[in-house]
Amino acid sequence: MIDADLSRMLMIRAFERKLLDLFGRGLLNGTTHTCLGQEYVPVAVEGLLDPADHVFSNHRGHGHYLARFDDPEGLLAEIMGREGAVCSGVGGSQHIRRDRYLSTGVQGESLPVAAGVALHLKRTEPGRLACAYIGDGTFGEGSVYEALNLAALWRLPLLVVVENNGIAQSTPTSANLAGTIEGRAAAFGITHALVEGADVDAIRDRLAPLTAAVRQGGPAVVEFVTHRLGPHSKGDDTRPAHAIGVDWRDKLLSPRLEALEAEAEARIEAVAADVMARPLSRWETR
Ligand SMILES: Cc1ncc(C[n+]2csc(CCOP(=O)(O)OP(=O)(O)O)c2C)c(N)n1
Repeated sequence: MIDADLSRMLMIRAFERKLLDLFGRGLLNGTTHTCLGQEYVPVAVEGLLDPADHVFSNHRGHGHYLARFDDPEGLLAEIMGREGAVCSGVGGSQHIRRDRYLSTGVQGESLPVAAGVALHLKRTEPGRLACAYIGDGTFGEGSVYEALNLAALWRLPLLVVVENNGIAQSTPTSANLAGTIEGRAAAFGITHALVEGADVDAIRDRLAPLTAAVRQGGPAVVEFVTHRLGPHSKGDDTRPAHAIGVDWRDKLLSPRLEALEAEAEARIEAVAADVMARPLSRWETR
């Protein structure tokens, strides 16, 4: 893995840890859902995307944003409602819009929108795609199937990235999902790929032909088997330690890991100090 990818993953992790720390100290309002353990997914996927592709994110979206934009300052300012916020502090943790990136905290809301954007891209910018990240629990939303149906029927350039972390809030996937995600994609004749490892380079090699095919028209569902190492939100984790899964960080053989991790943590410390010293965002007066 190249240092740039590893640094990005470690930056995302440091960012998420800092959020939990700030919450613990009563310095953040609202809610937040961290992607601890899942950082490699958007870093791998972003390497297959072009800035002109659209990305649709969800409630657990900080890693999606930070993999696309090297902008922890703008995101933390957004979450804290400070000057320099990427959406003037109006969107907070879950509702971010920047260029061709859009997130929503409403499960199942993004996929129909992404399908519509994919239709637009197919008509006006052939070769571009729309990529939507959803969790396994979001397969409980009917809008997902409406979107998959039309994406398959109209051969839309829609890449659905499923982060299957085995749990939806506090409900294990095994208790809420009949059959398989692969079977559900197959019902619409949609290509499905299962990604079980966390090696960013191997993931990209594997998914490059599939992504190229999506660009030519026709959706795909890529299901990452991943692990949510933290709570659903802040402190609501009822799982026993052995049920949480393996951290990619502990499996990584990189002589530079500790040095890069220290750099990432120092960077995020400085970002937090900078953002907390800023005045509140002035969105209310606009
Ligand atoms: C329409 C809707 N219903 C309920 C919620 C509350 N909620 C937020 S996240 C979540 C679980 C999501 O599980 P999953 O899709 O597997 O994603 P994960 O949190 O595991 O990343 C729920 C029920 C919501 N945000 N939107």
